[in-house]
Parts: sequence; structure tokens; C-alpha cells
Amino acid sequence: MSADSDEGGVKAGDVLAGDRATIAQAITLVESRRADHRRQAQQLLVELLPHAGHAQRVGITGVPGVGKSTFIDTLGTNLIADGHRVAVLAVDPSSSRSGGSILGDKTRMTRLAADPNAFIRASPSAGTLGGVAKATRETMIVMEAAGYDIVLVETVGVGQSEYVVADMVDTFLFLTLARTGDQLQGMKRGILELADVIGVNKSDGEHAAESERAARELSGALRFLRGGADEWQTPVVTCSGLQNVNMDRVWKHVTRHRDRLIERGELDTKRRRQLVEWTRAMVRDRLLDRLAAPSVRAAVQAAEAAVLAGEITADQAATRILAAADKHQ
Ligand SMILES: Nc1nc2c(ncn2[C@@H]2O[C@H](COP(=O)(O)OP(=O)(O)OP(=O)(O)O)[C@@H](O)[C@H]2O)c(=O)[nH]1
Ligand SMILES: [Mg+2]
Repeated sequence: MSADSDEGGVKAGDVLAGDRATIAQAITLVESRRADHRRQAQQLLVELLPHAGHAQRVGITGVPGVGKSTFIDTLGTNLIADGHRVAVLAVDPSSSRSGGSILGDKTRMTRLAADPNAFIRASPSAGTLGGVAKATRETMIVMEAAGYDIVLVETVGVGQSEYVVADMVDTFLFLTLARTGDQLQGMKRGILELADVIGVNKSDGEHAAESERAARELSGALRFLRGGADEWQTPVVTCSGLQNVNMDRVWKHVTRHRDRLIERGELDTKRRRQLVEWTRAMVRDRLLDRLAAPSVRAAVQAAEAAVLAGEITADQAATRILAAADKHQ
């Protein structure tokens, strides 16, 4: 198929040329849940795919209010000054609950929002985490094909969203604060294991000294979690997104992490593993969707009742349920 074929009014060629209006339409298309849109979106993505995959993908997480959006606004502006083109995507499965955070992101990234070399996109506000993740991954393909060479994915550090984001990026940056009490207590242990770089943010004004202390403590504590000398040693850096302090140091570590993956041939392996995981997650999601359909739910209830009544075996019940799910394509 040629690069200028027209999918749902969205021309792949216009995405590749970096046309902003077309990029926005392409993203709307990949977010759509309408069957015909989904087909068009997949066609478009197949055309874009050969041009994607070259960006540096970085996930940024931390509790609400840690300063992620402010940090990204400053970091993105710095990167653009260095000649990069920066895409910012947000994965926020809680946005429908909290209501305003997508709007908040836009207003807290005022410099980037106005920059022609940046593109900010909040995740769709409705849908399951799996659905939001799919839209974000596909949006990432669109952004990379459009020539954005750095993709920053912001996610709020609640629930499972950080695991989902860690599975779509090369490097995972965790932002924390000095004043959250016991450093390790306040963090989910899993997060520390996911983090490739840790920033102790809001290290400015009266909090600077406290942040330095916290960073040293955290770094010391991390030593117990670390593996052998050959393994990546997660650096802990103080920074301030608001005051643009140490942002270059944080970025240097992020880039060093990725360069190391490349040197060791691990970036390719990581991305391939992510693709397989993504495929599997989609299969799981779709099977669960099918089981949740009303006609299938009725079959599930009937089969379970029959098992409980001792009329059929669990194996037979499972067969009936799967047969009902098969019928519901
Ligand atoms: N002192 C200081 N304040 C900051 C810094 N970064 C952000 N803030 C303030 O902290 C508040 C939250 O900042 P955001 O950037 O919106 O935080 P966030 O993590 O994106 O928040 P959510 O998207 O709601 O999870 C705002 O009032 C910012 O002005 C910083 O580096 N230093
Ligand atoms: Mg934010």
C-alpha cells in the first residue's frame, strides 16, 4: 500500500510530513472504538510502522502532585532547545475519576503546549487501563512516524498504570519528594524495581538541603536492592522541574541508561519482549471482553449453576462457557 493512501480521511503521507492537524486526526482514529475506525486505524498504523520505532521512549511517574507535568514542561523545553522534537503522552486511567487532571496537564505545560516542536496528547478519559494503554502505544507509533524523536509518557503513580507504562518505554524515571517521610515506606517496592532513574524533585529553595539528604539515604537504601556489579545501578538525582535545576543531570542518566541497553544489544530484546507482552495482554483483554458480553454472562451463570447442582463437571461447564464465548465474536 502506498504511503499516501487515505485511511478514514487520514493520509499516512501527511502524518509522515508532520502535519499537526493530520496527526491529531490520526490519534483520534486510533483512540476510536468504532469497528470501522479500528479497521482504518490498523491500516494506517501498518503504513506508519516502518517509519516508527526510532524515538527515545521515556516513562515518567510519581504520586499526584510530585511535579511530573511541570518537570516535563521544563525537560521538554530544554530538549527542544537542543534540537529535539518532543511528544508528550499521558496515561491516566484515573482521569475520569479526578475529572480535571487532563486539563491540569495542559495548563501546567504551557511552554510545551505552545511550542511547534512539541505535541502533547492526554489519554482518552474513558475506558479500561488496557484500552488506554493500547491507544497510547498506537499514538506513540503515530508520533514517531511524524518525526518526534523523544516520547515522554506521563503516568500518575496509582494502581497499575506505572507497570503498563514501564512496558512501553525504554527507560523509566521515577519522581519522588524528600518530604514524604520514610523514603522506602512511602514507595511501593515494585516501583523501585521498575525505576531506572530516580529524581528527588522540588529540590529548590528551603527544600534543597533536605532533598540532598533524602537522595543520599535513598541511594544507600537502594544498594540493598541492587544486583551484581554488572547490573544497572539506579542513580538518584535531586532536581527541580520548576526551577530547572539538575534537569540535564537527570537526562544524562536517562540517556546513559538507554545507551547501555543499546551497547549490550538489550534495547532490541526489550522492545521485542514488550511487543509480545502487548499482544498477549490484548488477547487476554479481548477474551475477557467476550466473557463480559450479556449473552455470554448468561451462559456463564447457567453453567456455574449446573456445576453447583452437580449436573455437570467443572470441565463440562468450562467447555460450555467457551462455546458461548466463541459464538459471540
Ligand atoms: N517548589 C516546587 N514546586 C513544584 C515543582 N514542580 C511542580 N511544583 C508544584 O507542584 C504542584 C503540582 O505540580 P504538577 O506538575 O502538576 O504535578 P503532577 O505530578 O503532574 O500532578 P498530577 O498530574 O496531578 O499527578 C504545582 O503547584 C507546581 O507548581 C518544583 O520543582 N518545585
Ligand atoms: Mg500532571
